[in-house]
Amino acid sequence: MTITVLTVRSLPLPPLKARGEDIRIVPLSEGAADAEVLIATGTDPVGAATIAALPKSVGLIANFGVGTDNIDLDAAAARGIRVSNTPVVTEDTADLAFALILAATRRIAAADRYVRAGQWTARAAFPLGQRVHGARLGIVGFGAIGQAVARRAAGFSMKVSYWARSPKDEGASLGAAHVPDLGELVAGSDIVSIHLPLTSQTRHLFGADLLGRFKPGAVLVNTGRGPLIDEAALVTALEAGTIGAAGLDVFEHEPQVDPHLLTMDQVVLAPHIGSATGPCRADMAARAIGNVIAFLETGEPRDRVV
Ligand code: 8YV
Repeated sequence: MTITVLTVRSLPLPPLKARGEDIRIVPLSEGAADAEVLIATGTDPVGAATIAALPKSVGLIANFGVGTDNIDLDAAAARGIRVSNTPVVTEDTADLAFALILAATRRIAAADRYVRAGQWTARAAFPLGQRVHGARLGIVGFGAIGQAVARRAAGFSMKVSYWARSPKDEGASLGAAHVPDLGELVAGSDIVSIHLPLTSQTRHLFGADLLGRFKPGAVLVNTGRGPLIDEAALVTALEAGTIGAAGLDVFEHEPQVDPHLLTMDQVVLAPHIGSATGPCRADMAARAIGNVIAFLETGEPRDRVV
């Protein structure tokens, strides 16, 4: 006997066993009437139609990623299918957020292009950047990743505020002030870093109205999800200089990037690499596999989302 697990894409998984039986990995496109689990990744949409077409025997969608916005959670819940995630990307994503804060404020990508293009001459003056240490950092979303960014900001003597629905106990120990009004938070920040999940409530939260409330010339960093920002409105704000610079790891229509952003020297771009370190990807794989095996053996994954 073998246990069948479907995957949305081919993943480098080691030989696996559960209930003393071998696990057979089958691509979703091939299907398998007896499959018990579907392994998904954050970049593959698992919508209502895909969920409706899953064999009745599937009881878990194990996502490879902490965000589960790629999965129609209501459709999964309606069919009694559990969904799990891999909440082990916190520190690596916070590292990348901080890298983008530094890169956008100090114009690192533009500086690199400038040197490579031979523009550095005795008379040339590279445009000045913005100061990071001591700056006001507004963290939007104060879950594990937002808090990890606040810890890093302490080393740069930044004045940290955060927006979350309610104050968090960790705020006091991290020296971060809760600001209940998002418009007020962005208006008082030199740098804003986004760490929210993508839901129907947070989609396009950063639209023209909110972007218009930023401090003139402020820096915006997004390592959360692209559709949290109305990308066209961001382009307009960057062109007008109301947002001074941006560091973006995620985009509204990944892997497509608004062509205007590609031409802007004040924007630093990364291809959704928040978790892209060897150790983090290994941790994610171990956690996703752990969820699959726990579900197969006990009926519950370790990191259940719904
Ligand atoms: C993943 C991420 O790389 O964990 C997440 O939510 O955004 C990334 O760490 C992405 O989901 C691809 O699986």
